[in-house]
Amino acid sequence: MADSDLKTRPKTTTRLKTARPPLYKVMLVNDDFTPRDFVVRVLKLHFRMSEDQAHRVMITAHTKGSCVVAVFTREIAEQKATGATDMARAEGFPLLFTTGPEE
Ligand code: TYC
Repeated sequence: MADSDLKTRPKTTTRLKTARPPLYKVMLVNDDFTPRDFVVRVLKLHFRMSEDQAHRVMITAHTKGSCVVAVFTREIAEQKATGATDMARAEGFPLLFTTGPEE
């Protein structure tokens, strides 16, 4: 390599990229039977929400039909949705949490 090349060639750097796992959302689906205070209780217990946050998410699902609750990796999203839905089934309520890829 000529001496002049050392002064003029661009420096090359190597940057290692860590791929991020795809994200999945957990959705809360409205129904006509599950009591509002039960929905709030499930959100607080399974998604670590405050009373205020849980109430707002519940009302959003109630008025719009569904609401994004939180976003996780796929495995965690599925665990959370199953755990929260199971809590409702144990009480005989049709409350449903679903998961799907984040756009
Ligand atoms: N719509 C229910 C009621 O009026 C309350 C409710 C809210 C249920 C949100 C589900 O995802 C839900 N008792």
